[in-house]
Amino acid sequence: MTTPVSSRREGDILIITVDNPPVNALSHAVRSGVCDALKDVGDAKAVVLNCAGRTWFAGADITEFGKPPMSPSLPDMIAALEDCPVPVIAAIHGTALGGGMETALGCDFRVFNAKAKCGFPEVDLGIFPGAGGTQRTPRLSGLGPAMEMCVTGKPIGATEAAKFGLADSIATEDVLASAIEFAKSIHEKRRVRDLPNPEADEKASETWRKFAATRRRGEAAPLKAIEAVEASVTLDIDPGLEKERDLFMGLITGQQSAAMRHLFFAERMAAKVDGLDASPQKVTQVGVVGAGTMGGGIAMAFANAGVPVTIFDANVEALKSGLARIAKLYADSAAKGRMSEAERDARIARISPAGGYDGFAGCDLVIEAVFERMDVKKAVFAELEKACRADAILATNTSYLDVDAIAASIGDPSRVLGMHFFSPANVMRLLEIVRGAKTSGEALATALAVSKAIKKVGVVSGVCHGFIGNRMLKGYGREAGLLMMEGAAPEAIDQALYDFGMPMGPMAMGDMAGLDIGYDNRKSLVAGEDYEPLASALQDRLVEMGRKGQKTGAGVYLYERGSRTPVPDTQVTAMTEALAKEHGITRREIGADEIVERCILALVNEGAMLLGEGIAQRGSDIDVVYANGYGFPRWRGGPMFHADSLGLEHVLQRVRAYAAGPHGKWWTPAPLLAQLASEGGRLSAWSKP
Ligand code: 3H9
Repeated sequence: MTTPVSSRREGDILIITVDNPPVNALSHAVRSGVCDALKDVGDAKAVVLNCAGRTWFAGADITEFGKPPMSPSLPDMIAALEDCPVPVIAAIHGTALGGGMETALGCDFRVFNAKAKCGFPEVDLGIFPGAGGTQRTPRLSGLGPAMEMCVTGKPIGATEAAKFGLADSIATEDVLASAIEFAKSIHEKRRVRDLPNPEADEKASETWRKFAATRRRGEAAPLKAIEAVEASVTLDIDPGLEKERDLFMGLITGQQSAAMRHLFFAERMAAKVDGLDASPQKVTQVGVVGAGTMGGGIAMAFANAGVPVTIFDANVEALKSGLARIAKLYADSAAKGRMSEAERDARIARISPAGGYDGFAGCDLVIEAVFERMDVKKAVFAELEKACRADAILATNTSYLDVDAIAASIGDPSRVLGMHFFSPANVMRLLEIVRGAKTSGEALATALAVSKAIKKVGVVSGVCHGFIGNRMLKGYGREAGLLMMEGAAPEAIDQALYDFGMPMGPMAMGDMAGLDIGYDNRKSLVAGEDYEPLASALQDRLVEMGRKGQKTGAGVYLYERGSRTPVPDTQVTAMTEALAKEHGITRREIGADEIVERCILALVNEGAMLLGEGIAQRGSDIDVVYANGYGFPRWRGGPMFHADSLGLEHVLQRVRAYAAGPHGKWWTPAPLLAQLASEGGRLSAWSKP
């Protein structure tokens, strides 16, 4: 059997090398290989532990979670490093993450490559460092940095690691050679476990508790991480490690961690499309049509990733103000210290204006982000067809329109697809890639590769009104609108969904996006067939009164000048009551449970519907869309995973109950939901056969 661990002697130094591609996850084979290699220290004066390939250990092997534990465990391997009779030096390149960093802390010294990073991203998996990280890190860094690393999950660079005492030396060249040199100069062990307890730091505890409560609302892991780090102040190392273990086990066996691990793999799975074997085309120059908020954001997403962008807008003034807005956004980021001035200038310089469509002649990919109307889009594509190279990929950023109809308007529809960004496009991670009936494999593979290159999570959707995300949102918004008519106050609806974990409720979200957007969209639909007119009756009236949301100072809520804080409005209550009366609705008390159930199950049922239709390839793709584009709480795993957690039989029974109610026409159970409920299947694990 081949082992991922090998060792060799270089003079007095034993070099142990781990080679477990792609990211040197600390699998059982790695752990036992390292333990075995440590038994062969012989007369070596020191050991250097290093990893082959692109990175130091990226953490425990997540695929082993939930399976029976296999000895040696990660803590066992770390104990073996500590118990090694001679000093052990970690030679770190790439990213030392989670259990990878904990392994480094089990070594006596750490030599970092100058570009290496380290961190504890476990919190994004619903856990915290469970192999000593919460006890050893603060013994080197003090409480504040240890808490920050565990609670934010953000990696830090080598220089910062040195500042916190986590790196003992920084190598500018070959880290292994430097670590060997370092090892030659070391004659004694210096185990982190033997260092004194860190001092209490109430301010750090308070700061990071506040951060956890606001920025990681609803998540158990960050608070448990703080508790574990705090334990390092009073407990000796072994009882401290025990306490860490207890808290860790509570998390890893819990629902939140299962949900977040599901998303970890779901995001990586989304990039894979069954049957797609085409290679991506090279994209070194991108074009953007339309310099509005969306076009500007898309241009910035590419510029941020180092890709030069040509941007054009038929309205010269719009182009000018679009470029000015981009420059201001970059200047603000630099002023806040988020990037250097040189970086700011480089990014701005990557975005060049074009005077006409001929400016796109050298582009490999052009994305249009113009007004959401079919005739306007088709006119743009006609121009792009004339101006662009025949092999350039042409993408539309439409949120709703028929990508096949746009594609059919040009000679070669195989080069057309949808690339639906979410606003602000330079920030939001989700990118829906809409595969038209005639989209070529190359075009699809290119969009997926581009998505990764600009650090987005690309999810492939088929063509339908609203694609995956917005199509599902229709049911969610409909139920919120109906609940309001039936008696729930807008603030009660928003509070219930906020408490469920959504970043904001649907009423406040509508006001923020602009009520006129839904209003205009409804004009292209058939009332009663494509949407429930009762659910938007109030919003329609508000728009007709000029109350379009935050931008006009009033929508469902009122907004004081310059404020984004929604203030409930008695006029809206009176209008809703009058509308309900007009439609013969007897208003009643509605509790938070019903609000959440109706809104969330409407999402679930529509998700199952489009999954059955083949619009989404797999249930986990839907979860990726909702977690990254709509703020669905990651610790609930996305709507499909959430439905599985509720139990599909129960979900089906509730959907059927609503189907028998007054708005039953919108609640026909999705055939796939009924099928999986009877088979004991899972929506989040389902994929197109
Ligand atoms: C932990 O350590 C717990 C301990 O505290 C306590 C234990 C007792 N395991 O992301 P990529 C796979 S928890 C297994 O596309 P990149 C990934 O699924 C862990 N597999 O690459 C993918 O597979 P596929 C804490 C893993 O270059 C492939 O590797 N650590 C693991 O964009 C490539 O991944 C983390 O949370 C893993 N740990 O980014 C770090 N990691 O090709 C998680 C990756 O089949 N990892 N895979 O789709 C990352 O953040 C990124 O992978 C990394 C590279 C930044 C390293």
